[in-house]
Amino acid sequence: MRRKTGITLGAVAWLASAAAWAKKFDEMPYKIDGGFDVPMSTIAGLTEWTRDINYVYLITTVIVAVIFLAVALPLIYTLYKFRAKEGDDTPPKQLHGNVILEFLWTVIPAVLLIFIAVPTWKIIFKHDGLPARADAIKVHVVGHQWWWEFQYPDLGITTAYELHLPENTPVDLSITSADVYHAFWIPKFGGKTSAIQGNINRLSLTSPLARLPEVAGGDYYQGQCVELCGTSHALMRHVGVVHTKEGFERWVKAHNQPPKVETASQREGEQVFARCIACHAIEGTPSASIPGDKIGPNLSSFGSRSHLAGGTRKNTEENLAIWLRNPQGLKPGVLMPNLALTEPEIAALTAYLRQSTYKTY
Ligand code: HEC
Ligand SMILES: [Cu+2]
Repeated sequence: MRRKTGITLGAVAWLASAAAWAKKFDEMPYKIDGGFDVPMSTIAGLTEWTRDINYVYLITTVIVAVIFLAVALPLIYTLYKFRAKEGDDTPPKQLHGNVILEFLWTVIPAVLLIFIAVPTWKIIFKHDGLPARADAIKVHVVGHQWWWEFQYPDLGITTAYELHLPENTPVDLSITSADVYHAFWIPKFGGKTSAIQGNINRLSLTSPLARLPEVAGGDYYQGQCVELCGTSHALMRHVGVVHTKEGFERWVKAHNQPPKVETASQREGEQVFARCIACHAIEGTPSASIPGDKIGPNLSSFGSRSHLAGGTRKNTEENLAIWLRNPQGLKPGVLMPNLALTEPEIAALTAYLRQSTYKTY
């Protein structure tokens, strides 16, 4: 009786503390706004990577299931058959060493490991060092503390957070880092890859087929930096965005069009943006011709992005204002300083930055 009460009280206390923690997480100012593809699943993948890796998973699962049955069934039978009988106190027969058994349980696992290792090696060698395909779309992927940059050298596009791709196309990613170690991973695409400064790791894959009609702005597949890279590592996200071929062309065409400067607030926003150009560029404006690597994301076509600041928040007017008022508040440790902007300056920047001829959220 007392034990039952104890267990019940324990369970209630545990649930209460779990609820308190959930509430705490909910109230964190820097929690991430809803992802597109949660849970991020590698099992329901969409590329040759996830297909091949699932094949190894399958082999491993079958072998492990057979081992489980081969151990568990005799064990259950033995426990039942040889259980202690009432009134029989004779100790069980003692055994010490059995060469044949020991030989078998060393050799069998070794052979099973070979059955798992050979297909694993085959798949590693199949994907490792694949030559770049001439028709592949090339993207340089650069990890920064704490956001991802995507450069399309053949298209003259530099963007952040969103890796836009045409459907069913070979893609050649060259992955590196501007600072510490990061790792690039979109689970549905497979091929988790380290991003290391001064080093280029290549990842070749074929983009999946587009599922949604282009009006939705493409299919979004959530990714996450998977190498602990500092304070805001958990807030360093990216998405793969898959378009129909026409949709991708539309995105490319819209990307480098400079923001319009027509209204009074857009004009003021353009002026205030002069304080940002040491770290940010916008194609088609003077900020793009300042030489050297910028430490902040390229803000061309910023209005078309679904999220801001490494996927921390949805790209809405309110969230952009929250960000500009105090970047640290959304993203601890962030390398963008608080520029002490006034509310009218923030409104003007919003009018200037949140434009895109592609789409607006
Ligand atoms: C000292 C460099 C620096 C200055 C100056 C700076 N920023 Fe930033 N900014 C950054 C960095 C670094 C990030 C990336 C933060 C992250 O996500 O970790 C960023 C991110 C942003 C983002 C989110 C971009 C995205 O793609 O998610 C916006 C918008 C932005 N800055 C606007 C501005 C504006 C407007 C100004 C000028 C008023 C400005 N920044 C000044 C460094 C700077
Ligand atoms: Cu990272």
